Amino acid sequence: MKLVSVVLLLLAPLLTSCHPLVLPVDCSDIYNNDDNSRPSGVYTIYPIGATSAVQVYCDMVSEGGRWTVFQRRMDGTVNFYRGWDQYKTGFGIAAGEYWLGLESLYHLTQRRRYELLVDMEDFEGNKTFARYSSFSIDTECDGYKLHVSEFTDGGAGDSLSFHNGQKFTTFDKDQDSSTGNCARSFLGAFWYNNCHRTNPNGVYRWGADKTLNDVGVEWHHWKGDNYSLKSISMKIRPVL
Ligand SMILES: [Ca+2]
Repeated sequence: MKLVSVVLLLLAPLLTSCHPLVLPVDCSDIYNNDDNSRPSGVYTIYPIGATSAVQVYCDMVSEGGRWTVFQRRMDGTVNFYRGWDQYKTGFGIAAGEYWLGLESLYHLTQRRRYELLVDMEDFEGNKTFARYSSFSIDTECDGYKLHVSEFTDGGAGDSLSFHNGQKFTTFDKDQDSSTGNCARSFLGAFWYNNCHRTNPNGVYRWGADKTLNDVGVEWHHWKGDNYSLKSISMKIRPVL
């Protein structure tokens, strides 16, 4: 009798666990591992394995949820004018503004096929989005080159296809298609071409502002070059 009790006690964690003990790679895993009942919020994921714990914001609502947010601007509290190492490893706070990091993003999109959602809002409370059914980036050796295609218009227009096939550029690493450095010219960091149609990592400003041209948090096809958005977030989820 005693032995049976001990055995049951040892087995208890296994018997009562409804879910396999697998570390979540992204927010889709978190969503699926908990009977699709998790709310949006900050969660820990492991994009590169057991020692790669990182906090992210999971959007469990928009367009069916399961989205892993890798970029978010919302109030101007975090400085996004940063160098290569910062964009490689990530910075900011998952509950607020942050950049997940290109290395994590690379590992995620190599592991599974992902789609991309870009949600945005202006200072008048209008919301819109752009969606791309295919999204991935290459290795650091290949400049974290962007692959984005299969656009669906949610009202924002397509300001990202212009950046397809571009490597990532920061003020200290010029891999763009301009003779200058687009990150320095437009005070951000991005998969700049020559130079941009969107500048989500640009300077946080409060709406329309022509003090300096094209440096704001801009999505050209929705609000033009000199309107800096109130919020923008870029998020990915596995294609089912
Ligand atoms: Ca250049």
